Amino acid sequence: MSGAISRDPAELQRAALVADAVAGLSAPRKTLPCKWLYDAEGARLFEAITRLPEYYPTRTEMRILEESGPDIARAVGPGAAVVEFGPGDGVKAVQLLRALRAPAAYLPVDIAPEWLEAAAARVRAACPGLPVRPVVADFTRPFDLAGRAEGSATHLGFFPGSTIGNFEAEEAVAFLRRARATLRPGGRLLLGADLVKSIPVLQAAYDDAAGVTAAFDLNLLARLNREAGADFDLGAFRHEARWDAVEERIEMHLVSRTAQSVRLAGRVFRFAAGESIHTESSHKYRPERLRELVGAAGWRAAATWTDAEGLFSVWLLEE
Ligand code: AVJ
Repeated sequence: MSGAISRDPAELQRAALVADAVAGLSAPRKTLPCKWLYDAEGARLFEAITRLPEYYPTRTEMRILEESGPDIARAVGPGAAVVEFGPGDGVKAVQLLRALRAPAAYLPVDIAPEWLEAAAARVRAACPGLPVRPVVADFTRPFDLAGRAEGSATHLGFFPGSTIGNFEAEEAVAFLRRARATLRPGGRLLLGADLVKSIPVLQAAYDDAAGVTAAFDLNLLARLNREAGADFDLGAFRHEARWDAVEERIEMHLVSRTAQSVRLAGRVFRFAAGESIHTESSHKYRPERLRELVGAAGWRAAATWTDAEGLFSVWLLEE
């Protein structure tokens, strides 16, 4: 029926992708929201990225959780209900839950129910007897955990992976404020944040020798071809990782190799040779800058942990 509004989630998702693509490709500086990088193929490629020799964040954060586990457990204390924002495969949650003393429950939060299942299943298998209660919610908007915590347990938010780095500063502060509201009363937040470091190390982490990050980035164009009826020629774009020294962030760009036109949703988008689509920002932090950011959202840092090389940091925030 023409003009009918579909409520099929896949169709709504496709419509949102098309709307974001049209808006982003119409802008004077072309851009696409990084959340669209994660379709099934993108999630598989990201998983491969986390195992690359150049991509230090995942393994470094895991090592911090492992080596500083007892110290983190002491700082957190017993009986916390762990609320993870965007749990992925649940591997980091298992590491944390095993270190903590008598955790009360595990509440993974994600907008995609099928993604919650993987994390929930892994935690159930690794932590028998621990209540696991997936929460389907978009954590980039306000939501509450009403009735989901165990009795008098306090909430420990968990936001690892430096996912916060994908947000602009204002968005990061907004997320941190909302998390504070969600985790109340007595809520705390364990936050993973990647640190500013040597530019070649950063560049290699986001443009690896095997080309996995390039494939991850280019998959966004393949997705637009699959789901938005676009006609991107993947060979006519190349992946680039750029360090922005002012914003202190790595940007992923897809650079047009030639002057060309691309069709999407009945429109034509023109690219000059060398013009790019900005597909992701990954902010890196100095400790004093992160303190400022969390402070602006009403949190204060109770403790912080890092690895021996000072590559990555984990923060315990309280109100
Ligand atoms: C998912 C935000 C942690 O920014 O490092 C990895 C995504 N992009 N390689 C990051 C990503 C390119 C990643 N996070």
